[in-house]
Amino acid sequence: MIPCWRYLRSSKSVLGFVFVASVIWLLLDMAVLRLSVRDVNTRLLKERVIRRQDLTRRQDKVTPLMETFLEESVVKQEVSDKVSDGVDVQPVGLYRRRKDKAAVKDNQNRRGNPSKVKPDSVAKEPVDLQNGVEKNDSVALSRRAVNAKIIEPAKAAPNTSVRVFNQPRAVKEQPPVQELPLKEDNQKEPPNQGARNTSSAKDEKLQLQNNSIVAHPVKASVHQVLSLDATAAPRDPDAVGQFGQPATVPSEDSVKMKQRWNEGFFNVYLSEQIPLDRAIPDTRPEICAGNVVHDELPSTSVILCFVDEVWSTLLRSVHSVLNRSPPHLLKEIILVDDFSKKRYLKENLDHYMANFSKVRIIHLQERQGLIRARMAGAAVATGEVLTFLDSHVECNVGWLEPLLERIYLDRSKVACPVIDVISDQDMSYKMVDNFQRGIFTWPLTFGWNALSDEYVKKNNMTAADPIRCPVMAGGLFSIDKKYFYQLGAYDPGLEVWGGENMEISFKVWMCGGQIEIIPCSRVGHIFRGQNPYQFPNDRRKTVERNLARVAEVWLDEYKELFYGHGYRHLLDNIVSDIGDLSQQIQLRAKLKCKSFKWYLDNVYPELEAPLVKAAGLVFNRGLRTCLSVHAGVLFFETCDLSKQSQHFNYTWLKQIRQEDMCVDHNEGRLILQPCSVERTALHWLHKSSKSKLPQHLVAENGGKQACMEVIKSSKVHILHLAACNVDSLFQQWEFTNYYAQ
Ligand code: UD2
Ligand code: MN
Repeated sequence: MIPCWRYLRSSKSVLGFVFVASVIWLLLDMAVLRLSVRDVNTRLLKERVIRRQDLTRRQDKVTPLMETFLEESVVKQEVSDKVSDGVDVQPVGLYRRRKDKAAVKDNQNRRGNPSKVKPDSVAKEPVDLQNGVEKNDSVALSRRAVNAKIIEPAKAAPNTSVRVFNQPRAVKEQPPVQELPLKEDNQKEPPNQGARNTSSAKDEKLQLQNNSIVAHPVKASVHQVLSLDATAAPRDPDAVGQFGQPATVPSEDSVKMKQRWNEGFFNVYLSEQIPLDRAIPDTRPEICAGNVVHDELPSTSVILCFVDEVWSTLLRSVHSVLNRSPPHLLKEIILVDDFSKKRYLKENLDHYMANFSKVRIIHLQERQGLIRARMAGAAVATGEVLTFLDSHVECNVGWLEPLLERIYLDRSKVACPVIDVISDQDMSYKMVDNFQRGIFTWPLTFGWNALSDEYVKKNNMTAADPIRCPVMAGGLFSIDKKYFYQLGAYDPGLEVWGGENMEISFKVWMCGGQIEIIPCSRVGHIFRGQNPYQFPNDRRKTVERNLARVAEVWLDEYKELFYGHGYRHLLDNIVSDIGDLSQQIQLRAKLKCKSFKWYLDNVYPELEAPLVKAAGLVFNRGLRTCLSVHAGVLFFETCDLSKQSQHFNYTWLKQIRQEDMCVDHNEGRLILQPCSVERTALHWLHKSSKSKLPQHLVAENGGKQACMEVIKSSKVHILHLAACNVDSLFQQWEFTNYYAQ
């Protein structure tokens, strides 16, 4: 060191030194760039050419959001370099996330003052990293060499423009992950590992009926989640939509924009101007930055199915996976072309993707629908985990490892990222609220539900904790491949689109697994107002049919709620329309899955699911006595709750029912008949909000209405169907209890 300083004292020498250093610097930089353009797949780690743009020069154009991103991308790069072996995971003062108001303000303050964009704050940290490298053992070194590049901050002179380059000397070829030396088992589970600790996970055998799935032998060596974000070339901060910012179409282009809208039912025109590898804001909760994951995570095949997807969004989806997934975990990307009609999705796509050795394309020869298309992808997948994505997504930094971590800890867990929103209008990337879970309401309608503050407090939840989901949205999730097949994959009888998210969700929960949203994993998705592709048959009927299959197989007696809440019409032709279910029913029996009641009690107790709409005695207001059954015949007697013969249910299928017998009518006389879902004559309207006769029991018969009435007699009261009369008390009935309107 001392001789060096002496040398530098002479100003000539200083100039010479700076010149030589700059030339070396430039050469190294060019070398990295050349390497990186060619083969993104195999050299992703090498290619993390994260370039801090010269903020000083561009100060006038850098918005706070950009600035945040620029700073973060560099800082995170360093963090990911600190790939740890469980020895020196330093949680992160390094991450400076600036979502909060104070941070935004801070950013705004810094905007006008270039000198406050502190290059040295970026440069400082890696000195520790360097020390860390020196401190650690050879295992640590080799793993670092595999997983990270090393930034040498000493060379980045403070207060010059901030540019952080790859250091090619530290980049080595990626060996297969299993060749990594493993640490001893006796290391501690990281404190922020969520629900389970190592020792319990280690011994755990997950039972799935007769097949026991043994959790991975848990090695305690961990590293901080890798926040990779590779690009083949430096990003242009001025590009349209860069940093996930909203973009606008100039007014002179609005006609073109409208013309192209229907190609995808989002702003296709704008999408084409946005870089395929644009940066997006890191929307993970701040706490995620400190998370660690195990070194031995399983690899995954990412499966994207598409039909007539827009070119730019499909490619952006693929690039976001390639650029932001640790290469050793990304076994392959399987693109399943579900018999698209667009020509660019054939040879052009093949040609483009030929540049990326990890991308495989399957062109289906017949339209299969997304469900069977996913299964076609799964059938050829070689990764240990299947990760399904829609074809218009952008995976965020650090998205993959937290998903795989959950599966690594428990193979029966199905892990979903938080689905951020990519605006269909301006293509901006928007963070969604944390603490949301996937739910459904009747009749199996998917929705989001915010966890209440009380729930969050009561369970001591942090923003990074996995959120149990009664159902998943459907499009984006990771599942252990073996587990997927043990569950019988999807019902292949589901057509085109819809319902498969319910099917897999019920199947997972009822057959021993769990579904979680992992807040530290974020993937943006373009939610469209309409499906931009054709349905081979009627869309509504297709979805209804799929849902009916799911209801018939999984809902047990609760399927009445499904039909009663909107799909009663399906019952008329159910057998012929929904196809053969025997295999699915057999599968459920074989897997010894739990009942739907168990699911409601244990997974989704908040759902209102009374099995009947009303129950108890059926009281007539005019006669002031109750309906009863004796020897299979209806008659009236003094109301007595203790008599089972007076108990009736008013069901979701609008039957008045006692055990297996239902109140029916024949030529105006009321009789009891064995219940049958197909028999529409058994359909009674009661307390219907739309009806002008809410107290009545209205039989709908071929469009004509008639009301149940009792005629008072000194001998036997006569029960019959009569023309409806709003005022007649002898036509007004009341059940003891009402559970739903
Ligand atoms: C949501 C899910 C979607 C799926 C659907 C219900 C998310 C983000 N998306 O609707 O994955 O679960 O609910 O079924 O949770 N596709 C085909 N073949 C077809 C139809 C669609 O390959 O016949 C592709 C399509 O190109 C897309 C994916 O399947 O990549 C999902 O379709 P979508 O985006 O229209 O569904 P979405 O997001 O409205
Ligand atoms: Mn979608």
